[in-house]
Amino acid sequence: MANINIRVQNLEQPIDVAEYLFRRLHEIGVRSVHGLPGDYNLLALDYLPSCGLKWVGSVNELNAAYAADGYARVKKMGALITTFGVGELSAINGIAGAFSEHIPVVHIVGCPSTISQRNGMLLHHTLGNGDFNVFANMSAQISCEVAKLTNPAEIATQIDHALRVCFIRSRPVYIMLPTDMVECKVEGARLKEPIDLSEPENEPESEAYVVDVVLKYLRAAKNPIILVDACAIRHRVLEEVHDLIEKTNLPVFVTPMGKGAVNEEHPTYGGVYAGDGSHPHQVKEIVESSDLILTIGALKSDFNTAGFSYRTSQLNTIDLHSDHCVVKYSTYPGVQMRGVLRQVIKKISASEINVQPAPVVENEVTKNLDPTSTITQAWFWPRIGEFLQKKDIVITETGTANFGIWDTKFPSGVTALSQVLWGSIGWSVGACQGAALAAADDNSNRRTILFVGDGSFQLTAQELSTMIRLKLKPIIFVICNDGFTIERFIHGMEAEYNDIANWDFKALVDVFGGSSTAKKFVVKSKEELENLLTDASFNAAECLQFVELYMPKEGTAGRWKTPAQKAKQAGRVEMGTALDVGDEGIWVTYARGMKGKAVREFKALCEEYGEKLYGIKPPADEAEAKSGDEEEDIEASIQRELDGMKASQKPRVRGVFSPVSVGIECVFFMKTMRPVDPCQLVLQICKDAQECPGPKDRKCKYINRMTPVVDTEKATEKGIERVARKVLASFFSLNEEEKEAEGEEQKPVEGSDETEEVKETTKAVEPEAEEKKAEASSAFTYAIRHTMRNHTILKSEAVIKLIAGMIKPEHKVNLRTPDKVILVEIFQMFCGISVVDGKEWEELKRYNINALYDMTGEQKSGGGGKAAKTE
Ligand SMILES: Cc1ncc(C[n+]2csc(CCOP(=O)(O)OP(=O)(O)O)c2C)c(N)n1
Ligand SMILES: [Mg+2]
Repeated sequence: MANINIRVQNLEQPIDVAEYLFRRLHEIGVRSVHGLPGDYNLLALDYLPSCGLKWVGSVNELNAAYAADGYARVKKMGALITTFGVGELSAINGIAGAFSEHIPVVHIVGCPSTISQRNGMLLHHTLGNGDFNVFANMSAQISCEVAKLTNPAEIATQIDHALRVCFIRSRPVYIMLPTDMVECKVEGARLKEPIDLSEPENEPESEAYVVDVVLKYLRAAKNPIILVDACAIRHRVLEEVHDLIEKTNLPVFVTPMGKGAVNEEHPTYGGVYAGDGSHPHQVKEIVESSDLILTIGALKSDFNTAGFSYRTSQLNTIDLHSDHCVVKYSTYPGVQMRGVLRQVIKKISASEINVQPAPVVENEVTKNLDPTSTITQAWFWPRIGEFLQKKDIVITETGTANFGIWDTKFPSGVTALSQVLWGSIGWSVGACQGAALAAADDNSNRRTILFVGDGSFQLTAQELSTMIRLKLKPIIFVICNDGFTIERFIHGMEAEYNDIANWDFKALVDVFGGSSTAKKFVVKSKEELENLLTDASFNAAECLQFVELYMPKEGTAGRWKTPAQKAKQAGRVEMGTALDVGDEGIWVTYARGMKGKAVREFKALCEEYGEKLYGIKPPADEAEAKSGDEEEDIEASIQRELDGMKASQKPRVRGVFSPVSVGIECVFFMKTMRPVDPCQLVLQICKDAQECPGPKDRKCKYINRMTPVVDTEKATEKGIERVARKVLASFFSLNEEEKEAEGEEQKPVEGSDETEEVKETTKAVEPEAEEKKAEASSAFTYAIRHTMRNHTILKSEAVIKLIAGMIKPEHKVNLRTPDKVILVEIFQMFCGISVVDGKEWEELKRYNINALYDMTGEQKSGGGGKAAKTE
C-alpha cells in the first residue's frame, strides 16, 4: 500500500484505471459498450456513464460479442465487457470471429482481484483448480494482445498499447481487469496526449522500390484491372482505393468479402470476382485474362473465392497487403499497402496505362423475373439492389443471403457486413444490433438492413429484444425457407437435420416488447414484396421493421443456386478412377482440353435422359446444378420442380451415372446402372440430336462419339470370349466352342479416333466369302467395330478373329450395310461390348453427337448436301 501511495503522490493527475480505459475508448470513437454484468466487472461498469459511454445490457455474451463486432465494422472499434470465465467463454466464438475477420474489438474481462489470484482461492467461475490464467490463455489464441492489468505502474501504458495494437492490426485484444485494479490510480495527464493510432510509415527505400516495380508493371500491362478485397476495408485504405480508381480509370472488381468496398455506381466498377461464382458472368473472363491484377487486401478464403475457383496466375498478380506486398513472385515484407498506394496514385497518370472498359453492372431484376408469384432468390437479390439507398448498412448472414448478395448492385456509400470467413450463424443478428447502434451513435440516419435465414435467426433471436430496448430501427428480413437451405445444397436436401422448429417469428417482436413501437410484415409473394419495398413509410425506416419473408425451401423454383455451389460444381468433377468387370456404360470421346465441361454436360445429359426414359430422379444437389443453368426455360424448370415434388415420394436412385476418368486425353467412361440400358440411352440421345432444330438447341457442346457397352470383362482371350458370348447370344447364333474365323481378312479402315492411342479397325469381307454364306441370308449380317486404347497385349486382328470366330457362319459379315454392329471397346485390361442396329448407327453418324448436331437440315432429312463432319 505504502508503495502505491508514494506512486500516486507522484502522479500529476491521478485517475482510476477504469476511467482511464473508458476515456481512451471514448477518445477512439466508442460510444456504446456491449456486455453483461457480473460481480467481477460491476465496479468497472459504474464508470461508463461519466466517461461518455452507454452500457448495452445484452441478452447473452455471444450476442454481445457479435454486436461489438458489428459496431466496430461501422465505427472505428467495438468494446465488450464480460465477467470472468462464464461470461467471457460465452463470448469467445464472437471474438474468434472478429479475429478471423480482422475486426478491432476490445474485450474487457472483469476478473477476481490480484490478491485472490495470488492466493489461488477457490472462487466461483473458476475451474476450482486455482488457475486464473486458463481463460486468458484461451483468449490469447484469438487476440493480438493480452493485457493483464495487475501492476498499476504499468497499466496506462498497457492500455494504450493494447488499444493501439487493436486498431492498427484490426483484431481483438483481451484486457483482464481484476476487481482491485479498477480503482487504482494511473496517470491521467497522459490523456492530454491523444492515443497514438498512427501506422508506422514504410521504410522509404523499400517503399520506393516496390512503387517503382508496381508502376513498371502497370505501365507495361495490356489489360490491367484492380481487385479489392476484405482487408482493404479492414485496414482502412478505401480512400486510397477510390483515389486510385479516379486517377487511373482502371476497371475495378470486388471479391465477395470486398463487397461495399468501392462505389458500385462508379463507371469503372465491373462487378464481383469470385472465380466461377463471378457476377456478372463476364467478370471471370475479364479478370482471368488480365495480364496484371492489382489486388488490394486479398483474403483468398474458400467462400470468398467460390471454392478456390480463382484461375489467375501469380505471375500476373500484384498483391498489396497491410503488412507486406507481393509483386508476381517477389515478396516485400514490411511494406504496407497504404504507402505504396499513395505513391502509385501520386506518380501514375491515366494516359500511361491501358484501360479496358469494365462490364456494365446492373440489378438484373427483369432478367430474373418469372411468371410465378413465388419470391425466388434469383429475383430477390437484384430487386433488393433497387430498394437500397445510398449509405445503407447491409448485413447478410451465412446462408443463402451471403451468396445472394453477390447479385445485388449497391448504391454508393453502402456498407456491407458479412462474416464470410468465420461464418458463425446467428452472428448477423447481433451484428445488426451493433451496426444499427453504431449508426445511431454517429447521429446518422443511415438505414440498417439485415437479411438473415430462419435457421440462423433462431440462434440469436433474443437480440431483437436489445434492438427494441435501445429503440433501434433496423429493417430485418427473416428469410423463411423451412430451415437450413444452404446446408441442404451441400448435403441432405431432405434430411431431418436440416429442418428447424416452426416458429411464429414475427410474434417475437411482441414477446420482446415491441408491440407498440415496431412494425411486422409477412410477405409471401412478389406482389406483396413489391408493395412493401415501394411503400414510403417502410422506406423511411422510422421504427424497427420486422419482415417474415417466405422463399421456397429448395432455393427457388429450381433456378437458383448459390454462386459458391455453382462454382464448386463447375470446378469439381467427381470421377471414379476404376473400371471393373461387369461394368456397363458409355465410352465418350470429347473435345481436347474440355474434360471438366464434357463430363459435366454429359452427366447432366444422362440424368436428363435417365429421368425421361427410366423415371430416375437425379440426386437432389445435382438436379439443382442442372436447374441453375441460365438458359433453361423458366416454365420447364417450374415443371421439373413440380415433377420433382411428385417424384420425391419415390425412392431415389443415387449414382446411376458415374463418370470414370481413364487417364487419357479426350475420353472417359460413364458407368451406368440398371435400369439404364446404355444402348437405348445413346440411341435416344442421338436421335434427339439428329432432330435438333438449330445450334442454340444443342444439348451439349463438348461431346463427340458415344459407344455403349453392356458388359465388361478382362481383355484377355478368355475374358473377351466370355463377354462376347454373353452379349452376342441374344443377337447371333454362336458356335459352341471357341473357333477361328474362317478365311476372313481384317483390314484397317478410316484412320484413327481422336486419341493417338486409339487404333480402330473394322472387319472387312471379301465378296466371294459373302456368297458362300448366302444360305443364311435371313440371319443378321454384322460388322465389328473395335477401338483399342492403351492396350498392348492383344492385336486388333486377334480380337476380331476371336469374336468373329464365335459367330455362326449363317451370319454374314457386311461392312457397308450390316444389320448389326458389334461395338468392342478395349481399354487397358478391360473389354466392353455391345451390339447395335447397323443402319441406325450409320445414320446417326456412328453415334457421334457432335457430327449429328453439325448436320445441315438437308442432311437430316436424308438429302445429299455437303458431307457431315465426322470425328
Ligand atoms: C454456429 C454455427 N453453427 C452451424 C453452422 C453450419 N451452418 C452454416 S449455414 C447453416 C444454415 C443456415 O440456414 P438459414 O439461416 O436458415 O439460411 P438459409 O440458407 O436457409 O437461407 C448452418 C447450420 C454454422 N455456420 N455456424
Ligand atoms: Mg433457412
